[in-house]
Amino acid sequence: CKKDHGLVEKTRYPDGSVRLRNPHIELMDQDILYHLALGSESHDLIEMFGDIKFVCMGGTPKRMENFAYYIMKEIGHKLPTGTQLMDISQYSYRYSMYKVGPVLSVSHGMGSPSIGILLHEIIKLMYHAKCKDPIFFRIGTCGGIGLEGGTVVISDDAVDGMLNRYYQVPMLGKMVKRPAKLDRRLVRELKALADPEDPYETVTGTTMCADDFYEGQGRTDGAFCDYSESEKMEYLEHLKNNGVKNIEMEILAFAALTHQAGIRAADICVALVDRLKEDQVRTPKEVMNEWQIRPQDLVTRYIKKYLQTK
Ligand code: R2B
Ligand code: URA
Repeated sequence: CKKDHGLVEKTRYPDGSVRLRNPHIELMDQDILYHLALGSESHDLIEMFGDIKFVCMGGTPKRMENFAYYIMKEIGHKLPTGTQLMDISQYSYRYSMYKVGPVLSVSHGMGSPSIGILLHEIIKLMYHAKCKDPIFFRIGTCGGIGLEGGTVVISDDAVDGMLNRYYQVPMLGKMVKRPAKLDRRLVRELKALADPEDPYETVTGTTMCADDFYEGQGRTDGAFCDYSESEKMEYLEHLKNNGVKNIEMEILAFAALTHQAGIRAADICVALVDRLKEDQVRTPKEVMNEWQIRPQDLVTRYIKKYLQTK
């Protein structure tokens, strides 16, 4: 729409590189990306990251290391002889980050504050490195609402536990609300890559973002619970009736900060449990590991298609 186009113009330079909407950064003699263990003066960020086209993020360091090896095999990327994949941010002891050609694979931890800090620094990294039109993917896990375990959900909308479509953060004593918008075209492009032969379903829908895994997601199995099973079911049904397909913990910050930066982004999660049936995640590790590859596989199809048509 017109309004969104305006935002893109404001947030990107004509050549597609990320424009920072923070006048303070340009006045600083160096910018330290503290949680990534990188800096604009200590590292040649253009040389190291200038060719990045895709930033893929997921909760755990191990999953993102595995994804880096997976995408390396799938796109046939060869590392220079005698070198191996390295965790670029290992000395931050916070996040893990791997680079495979045009793909950055980075862990974001759990919850909006953790992914929020990472996004500030990754968006600044895109700016310092002069990356052109980068696309961000979150490949994660979630609880499904009326979905069988193993189902893949591509989010087309994001809400909080009160069904608000914005990410709110207190700043200087005031509540600031940022619209949590996702790129609808990217959702359609990803959905089109779901293969009818896949032995699982891939659906689109609204994703609810919680700041907690237990009470914040209406579970009755946390250390505390002051509501009944029927009150919980009433809430989950209310979510379902409002188009909510899944619950996770990062989408509001992810959608709001990428939208604010004019970066196209998509959130793709696999459901580990159907919350209309149970609260506990009891799927065996081997099955869960197989399920967790599904969102990675969809994103890999997208990246391969992009690289083939380039
Ligand atoms: C999904 O899984 C994590 C909680 O177990 C959280 O990061 C999320 O969004
Ligand atoms: N992650 C969540 O946030 N909730 C679930 O139910 C499963 C994974």
